[in-house]
Amino acid sequence: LTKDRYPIQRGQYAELSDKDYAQFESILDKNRVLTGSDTQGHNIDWLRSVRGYSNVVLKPKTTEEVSEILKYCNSRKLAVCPQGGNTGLVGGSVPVFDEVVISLNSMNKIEYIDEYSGIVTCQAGAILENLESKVQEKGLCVPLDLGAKGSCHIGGNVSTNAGGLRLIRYGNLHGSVTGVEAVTATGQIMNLMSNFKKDNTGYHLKHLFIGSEGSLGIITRLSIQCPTASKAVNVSFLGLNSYDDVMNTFLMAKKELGEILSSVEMIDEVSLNCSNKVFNGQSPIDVFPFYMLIETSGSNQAHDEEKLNEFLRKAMESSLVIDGVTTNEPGKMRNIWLMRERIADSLINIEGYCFKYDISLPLTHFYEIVPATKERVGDLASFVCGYGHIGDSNLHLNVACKNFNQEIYKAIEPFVFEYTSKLKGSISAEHGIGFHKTKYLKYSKTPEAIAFMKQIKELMDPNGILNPYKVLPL
Ligand code: FAD
Ligand code: 2HG
Ligand code: ZN
Repeated sequence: LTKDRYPIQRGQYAELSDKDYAQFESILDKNRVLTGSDTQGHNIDWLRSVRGYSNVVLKPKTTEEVSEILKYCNSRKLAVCPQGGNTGLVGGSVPVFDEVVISLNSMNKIEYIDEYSGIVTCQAGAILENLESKVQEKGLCVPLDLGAKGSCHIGGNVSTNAGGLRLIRYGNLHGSVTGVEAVTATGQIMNLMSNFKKDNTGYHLKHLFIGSEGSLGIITRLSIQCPTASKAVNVSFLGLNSYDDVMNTFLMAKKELGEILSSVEMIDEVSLNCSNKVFNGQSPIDVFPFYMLIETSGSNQAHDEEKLNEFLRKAMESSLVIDGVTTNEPGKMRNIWLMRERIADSLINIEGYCFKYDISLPLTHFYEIVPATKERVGDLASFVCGYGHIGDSNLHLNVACKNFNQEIYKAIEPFVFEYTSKLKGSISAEHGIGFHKTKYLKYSKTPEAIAFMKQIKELMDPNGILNPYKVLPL
């Protein structure tokens, strides 16, 4: 599958021998060394776009075990693929060939919640939704939320610098993660943990691990600043006639809702249809070319509702918003969020294949790429749609088709990346470079920056064993 789609050669790495399996079993218990059919799910990504053929998945429980494994793999020149919840959307989380999979599934302890500072310490394999439930018990929330929360790991989120649905409010993980513990390719444990937001002692090394997608080290533990959970939450779902109206409604929302704004999402008609069709959802409003989901989170329900109502009154009076519903009932809010969160899943299930693009674009040109791509691919695609985190200038452009084929692939790439680059956008707003986008990195990074990235990689991973074929161009 992978090699038919993407012509790429296996690197000069050692192949697994019986001695290697024995060594892994001496570091871990036998039942934490998976082989044969037990490795299947770990070899294929969520999008079903990359399939490796690794015959071993290791499930360490401690940082020391991760260190022992990496020390050994590095000495043998065995390539490894770090894996979290395997929900990544750029093919970075699975082996391309026979890389040893190091799964963080068994490192899921939530170690300490400091109610006073809000700083939470946990192992990297804690599932985001479990972490959210635990911190909620203490009146806190994780400053990150995404549709994959039921499976993705907080360590995977940090490794991809995941964005998600709350970024407009809490910023990205470079700001919230106060410390990480990571193991480098040679097995060295880098303790960069900190229980403080303020720590200016020299180079900020933790940032090298945030967003480097397992190419510089394996994150084993981390600490993250969790804000106080909001007492008052409201969700509005709005129908609009044009993209310009969406953009101006966003501007008005910022002005009117200020500090209580916690999410601003845009969905086009095709995307919402797809989500509701596949998951039997029901839109609370009529059909519109565009929808917006606006969430507020604050500390006083009456004040927040007053602000929200005033905003909606103005937006409707000026005919920016044509119809809409607002609710603070948990069940109704959940249903509205589900329609939005399920779009990604619906898009990969409705047809045979879906090309996904996750780009940052200036808001004045945000949606133009959707009709431009549609025109370019013509009948090759079943449909083209756009949705995403408009509050953070992040568009999700999706092209659904019957099956992956070179003709449509070549029609879309590098077209989408060239288009994005001309607008000085980013070819990856939040999902990362992974396996799929390495050759397109040049559209968002200068040759000097790529050369510097390569130097850092060589310094931290001299044998190139960590997640080869990912992030950096070959
Ligand atoms: P994986 O998919 O397992 O791995 C992702 C990358 O990180 C790989 O390169 C892997 O090698 C590396 N990695 C994982 N764990 C570690 C570790 N402990 N140490 C070092 N490297 C590691 N992403 C967003 O940014 N915003 C969204 O809104 C969003 N929504 C999504 C919705 C759905 C339905 C799905 C399926 C995905 C979504 N994603 C989103 C993408 C994905 O969920 C995120 O990238 C997530 O952060 C990946 O976490 P994971 O644990 O599944 O990591
Ligand atoms: C989301 O925001 C995810 O739902 C997935 O980042 C985006 O499906 C996509 O393209
Ligand atoms: Zn997203």
